[in-house]
Order: sequence, then C-alpha cells, then structure tokens
Amino acid sequence: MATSGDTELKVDIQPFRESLNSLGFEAFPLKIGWYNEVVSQAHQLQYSANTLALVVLSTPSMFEKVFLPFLQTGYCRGVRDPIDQCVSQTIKSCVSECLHDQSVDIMFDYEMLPSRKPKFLAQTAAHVAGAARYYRSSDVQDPPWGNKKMFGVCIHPRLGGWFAIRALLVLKGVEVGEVLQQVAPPDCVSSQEDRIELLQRFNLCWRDWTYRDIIPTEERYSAQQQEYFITPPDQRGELLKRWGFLTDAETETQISTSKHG
Ligand code: B12
Repeated sequence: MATSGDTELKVDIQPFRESLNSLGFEAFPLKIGWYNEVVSQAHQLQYSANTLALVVLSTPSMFEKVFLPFLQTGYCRGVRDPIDQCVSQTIKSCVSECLHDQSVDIMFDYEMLPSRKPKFLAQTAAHVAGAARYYRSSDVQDPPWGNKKMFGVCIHPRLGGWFAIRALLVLKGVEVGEVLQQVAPPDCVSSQEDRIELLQRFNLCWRDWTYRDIIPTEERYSAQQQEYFITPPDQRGELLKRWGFLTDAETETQISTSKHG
C-alpha cells in the first residue's frame, strides 16, 4: 500500500502488480523525483518529485502468456507493430481493471516527443526503481574503448538481459512520502572485466544476444520468441503468415517497426 505522509490519499498498487505478473510482466514503483534527480533538464518529467510512478518490464513468459493468444485472436491484422499493440493493450486493460479510480499517464518505450526525444528513458527508470541496474561507460574505470560512445545496458538480477522495459505509468496527483524508500538495483555484474565484456557485447555484437547471458538466468526467450525478435521488423509479417496467424492479403498491410525485444 502506497500512502502519502501528509494526506489521507491511499493507493493499493498490489492488485495491479499481481495482475501484470500473471501475464508475464513486472512493475516496480518509483518516485518521479528519483528519476529527475539523475537525468538532464531536457529529459525531466513534468510532475512533482513525490509523484508515484511504476516502470513496467516484460519478462520472457509474456510471449507465451499474452502475445501468442493475442495473435490467435486475430487482433494483429493491420496493426503496425503487433508486440507494441499487444503490450499497450495489456497494460491499459490492467490499469482500467486495477487502477480505475486513478488518473494514469502511460508512456511507452517506443513513444517519442515532438523533439524526437523518447518520452521517458526506460533504462534510467528501471535503475532508479531498483528493477535492473543500468551499466554505463562511467561504471568502468579506464575503459579500453577510451572516449568512444558506448550505449549502456540494464541487467536484471534474475533475467540477465532477457527482458524489455515497456512503459512508465504516472499516477497523477498521488504523492508518496517516506513510505516508499528507494532500493538500489542489485549489482549483478560487479567486476570491471565483466562490465567491460557486457558493454562490448551490447555495443559491438548485440545481434548475437550474448549480452543477455552475461549472468546465469532463471528464464530466457523460447526458441519461438527468439525467432520472432531475430526476424527483422519488416519481415515479421511473413513470419506470422508462416506461423498461420496472417493470410497473404493481411501480410501486405503488416508494417512492423519496433526493433526492441
Ligand atoms: C533510441 C534507442 C536506441 C538507439 C540509440 C541507443 C541509445 N541508447 O541512445 C539505437 C537504434 C541505436 C538502439 C539500438 C538498440 N537498442 Co535501443 N533504445 C532506444 C530508446 C528508444 C531510447 C534511448 C535513448 O534515446 N536514450 C537517450 C540517452 C541520452 O540516454 P542515456 O544514454 O541513458 O543518458 C541518460 C542517463 O545516463 C541518465 N543518467 C545520468 N546520470 C545517471 C546516473 C544514474 C545512476 C542513472 C541510472 C542514470 C543517469 O541521464 C542521461 C540523460 O540525461 C530506448 C527506450 C527508451 N524509451 O528509453 C531503447 C532501449 C535502450 N534499447 C534497447 C535495446 C535492447 C536495443 C538493441 C539491442 C536493439 C534490439 N534489437 O533489441 C540495440 C542495441 C544497441 C546498439 N548496440 O546499437 C533496450 C535496452 C534494454 C536494456 N536491457 O538495457 C531499450 C531500453 C528498449 C526496451 N524496450 O527495453 N536503441
């Protein structure tokens, strides 16, 4: 139960978290202030520091629990990106089911602002919520790549790199005080050598997905899920046809754009 120190306002986020869990997602609470404290001015979110938010991750089982049934229903026909559509539909329905009394702003990982900046920085949100530690170049002393720009990557303590960060939900007007304490994300890639290896894999050979296995994991993507995400987005319509979810005519209208799995 998240409560405000000063007012009577109470929001029980547990049913929402459990409902998403049963569908192969995880949701972690955070305060907007934790996020705004670390990002630059251009990426700040325009809510007060104590506003309650939730960052949502998809775990490997989301594919079998939600995505394959979604394909089965035929909802993917004519949809730009079936994964994004399915994730958005699932999260929105959990919000209306479990947080119906709240006014919730939902931002998805693939949504951009008119300035072309992402609506929220998924990795930073996951880190400050304690969900998955964000390893960046600055976490390595004297990196062998010198000043070369290297993208950072989040590693989840149980899932390694086998997950995606899908959305940030802001519970507008819900202010949380001391009751929500920040927890540091587990440092599961602690040695300098492993961090170097991780960042090199993520930047230099991300297509082989070995960065996802930087630590032993409890779950990983099934062979079918790997085949889906390895297929370039513009060829996923063909794949869905082969799997029997689309007909020839429907494949023509299928334009898949999402690269993030
Ligand atoms: C644009 C984008 C790309 C671009 C550019 C990448 C980049 N990082 O800029 C491109 C197309 C190259 C790309 C590629 C990939 N991407 Co991409 N991408 C994104 C996207 C949409 C936005 C990232 C972005 O613009 N960041 C802006 C920069 C400025 O942010 P930043 O470097 O983190 O800087 C901030 C932090 O440092 C923070 N900060 C400052 N101090 C501190 C201190 C602390 C402690 C913390 C926590 C933060 C912090 O402040 C800075 C901003 O002011 C995100 C989703 C999202 N909405 O966030 C996915 C995302 C980062 N991508 C992801 C992935 C998986 C990939 C790919 C592997 C593709 C794939 N097929 O799956 C490749 C691999 C990267 C590569 N080697 O090329 C995942 C990463 C998951 C993870 N485990 O970390 C994300 C989160 C998508 C998701 N849904 O999960 N991507």
